[in-house]
Order: sequence, then C-alpha cells, then structure tokens
Amino acid sequence: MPTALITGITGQDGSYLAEFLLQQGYRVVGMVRRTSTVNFHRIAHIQDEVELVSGDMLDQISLVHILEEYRPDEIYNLAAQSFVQTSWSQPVFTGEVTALGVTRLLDAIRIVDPAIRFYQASSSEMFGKVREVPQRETTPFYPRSPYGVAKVYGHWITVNYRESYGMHCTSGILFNHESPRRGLEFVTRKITHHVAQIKLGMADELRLGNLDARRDWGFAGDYVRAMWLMLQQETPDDYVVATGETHSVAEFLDEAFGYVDLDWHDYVVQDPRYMRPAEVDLLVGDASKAGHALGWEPNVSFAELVHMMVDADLEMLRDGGTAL
Ligand code: NAP
Ligand code: F7E
Repeated sequence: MPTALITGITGQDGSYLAEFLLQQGYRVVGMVRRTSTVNFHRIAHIQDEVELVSGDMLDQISLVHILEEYRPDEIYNLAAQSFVQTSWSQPVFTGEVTALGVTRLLDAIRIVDPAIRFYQASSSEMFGKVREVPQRETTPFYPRSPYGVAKVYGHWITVNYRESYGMHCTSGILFNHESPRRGLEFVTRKITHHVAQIKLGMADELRLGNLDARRDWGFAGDYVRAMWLMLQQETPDDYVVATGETHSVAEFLDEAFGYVDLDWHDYVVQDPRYMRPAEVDLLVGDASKAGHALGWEPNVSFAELVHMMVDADLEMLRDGGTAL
C-alpha cells in the first residue's frame, strides 16, 4: 500500500485529495498545524481513515521528522496562505509559508529520501497580468500580488530541485477550482452562501468588489485527480489544469442568483473594501498538455458547479448548520 503525505489536508483541496487517495488504496497521512480550536470539519467524515500528524511549513524540523517517521512515497504540498487579499496585509507571512515553505519541504525530502515524488500546488495567479491568452505552461509569469509572487518562487524552486538533484518534482499550475467546501472568503463561495441566505430570508445584501474580473473556474474534485495523475508519470513535469472557459464575477452572479429565481442587481452592493491594490483581470487556461499527457479532462461544467454550490449552501442552512 503506497503512502501519501498531504500538507494542507484541512483545506478544500486536501479534503478532496484525501478522499481520492483513500479510494485508490493509499495510506494517507495528513499534516496539520497546531491551532487552539480544532478545524477538521472538511475531513471529519474520513478522520478515522487518515493519519494526522502535527507539523508546520514554518518549521523545518517538524517536516524532517514527519518524513523520517512516515516514509511517504508521494507528497502533495497543498499547504499555503492561499487567500490573495490577505497577502497584501501579510506579505512576509505569505512569503514564509507559501514560498519558503516549499524549500523547507523540498530540502527535507532531499535529506530524508530524494526518491519521494513531490507535487507542488502552483497557481494561475502566477500569470497575473497575462502575457498570452489562453495561458499555458510556456506563458511567462507576471504575478500581481504577494501571493502570486510567492507562488512563482514555489514553482521555480520546485523546478530547481528537479534539475539540481534529479528529484521527481512536479508543479501543477491549477486555475481557480471551487466546491461546496471552498472557504467563505473566496468570491464563489461568498456568492453562493449569500444567495442561499437571501433566498431563505436570512440576509438582504451582498457586498462585493470588482465584478468584471474573469476567472477559469472548475470543480476541485476534478482537479485533485489531475494532481495524482501527474505523480504517476515516469518523468516529472509541469502541467496547466483548467477548463478553458472564462467567466466574469458578474456572470457567476447571473448563474447563482438566476438558479433560485432572483436578480442579483437587487442585492449586490459594490464595496471598495473588497477591491484589490492590483487586479488579475483575465484568466483562462489551456490544459491541452494535461489532456494528451495525463488523459485528464474536467467533468463538471460551470453551470453545474454553481448549482452544486448553491444547492449545498441551501441544504446546509435549511438543516440549521453553520457555514464550513
Ligand atoms: P485552502 O483551503 O486555503 O487550504 C490551505 C491549507 O494550508 C489548509 O489546510 C491550511 O491549514 C494549510 N496551511 C496554511 N498555512 C500552513 C502552515 N504554516 N503549515 C501547515 N499548513 C498550513 O487552499 P485550497 O483552495 O485547498 O488550495 C490548496 C493549495 O492549492 C494551496 O497551496 C493554494 O495556494 C493552491 N491553489 C489553489 C487554487 C484554488 O483555486 N483553490 C488554485 C491554484 C492553487 P489550516 O486549516 O490550519 O488553515
Ligand atoms: O477572487 C474578485 C477578486 O478571492 C476572484 C485562490 O484560490 O484562485 C484563488 O484566488 C476574483 C478576484 O480568488 C470579491 O477581485 C470581487 O478578481 O475568489 P477569489 P483568486 O484571487 O482568483 C487562485 C488560482 C489561487 O491560487 C488562490 O489561492 O473575484 N472579487 N469581489 C472578490 N473576491 C473576493 N474574495 N471577495 C469579494 O468580495
């Protein structure tokens, strides 16, 4: 039974990847950081099937000890300070976790067992002010936030360990992917959660920033499959994972409010607090390399994704649940 270590297992992608790897017959070890309150809600349903170990991307010793103890065959590095807006108010922290954290983990692998296969969660935010449409593996990077800059570092240090030490290091350049488990601060989940609240009479407005930004939004469950496929290849490489479709925030609003027969113009208020110092205006990926090399393609359409998220938020609120 192969062993996989997931950093960031308590996050959106970590929870879907853990489910997927368990189904593939893996022993799944998840690294969690110490918090004063337990935040395992996304993995509560599989907590008995995974092994959780305490560690932190800021603490190299903890990473070395985890590798020595669990001897993973594959490592999926999903841990990050992943919220773009926060990266302006905490740029150094974002760099420590999202950029230097990658080096700490890569060097722990190099020291303990350089044969471990490594996946780095790179991001379409690296393309930022895009140099080419659609964006592909060869498109030059132009990050627009401290988060994007940190991810560029994480991407290149992954390439560098591959080239310097011959390690099996792969970088997945994933475009936005969402789900009912998406954090409430991200625009898609913020919208679907408010749609459900408004529909149920629990809220009467939704405050947002830039409605013109365009993103290539896919379903997280589809994207974790691509991560696994990448590590099954004999040769490590870099892959774009995307749907190839782009939609504005306003189009997301149309789809989400329209689904419950509401008009978003009656509820949405633009609030400068949610505008960013520098914006990424247009992202749309070309995943043809992942298509032919990995046999990967997305299964969930944009409309299906939005409806799935609205339905999940409606169900959760009707059941009297609190937002995950
Ligand atoms: P997420 O929900 O924000 O999850 C981030 C995870 O990282 C959480 O488990 C968090 O733990 C953990 N973490 C944060 N700081 C840590 C530290 N210092 N030490 C150990 N763990 C730490 O993010 P996601 O959406 O699942 O994304 C997964 C990865 O893919 C991230 O690296 C993200 O930047 C990248 N990515 C995401 C997307 C997307 O659209 N979702 C696209 C491209 C790339 P806590 O629960 O304790 O906070
Ligand atoms: O913003 C606009 C905002 O925060 C999307 C992360 O997973 O994907 C994510 O980063 C767009 C931006 O995601 C609000 O200005 C308008 O243009 O949902 P988001 P993101 O910044 O694209 C990438 C690929 C990652 O790697 C990241 O980790 O929506 N927007 N009004 C808003 N955004 C938010 N959050 N809140 C608003 O009120």
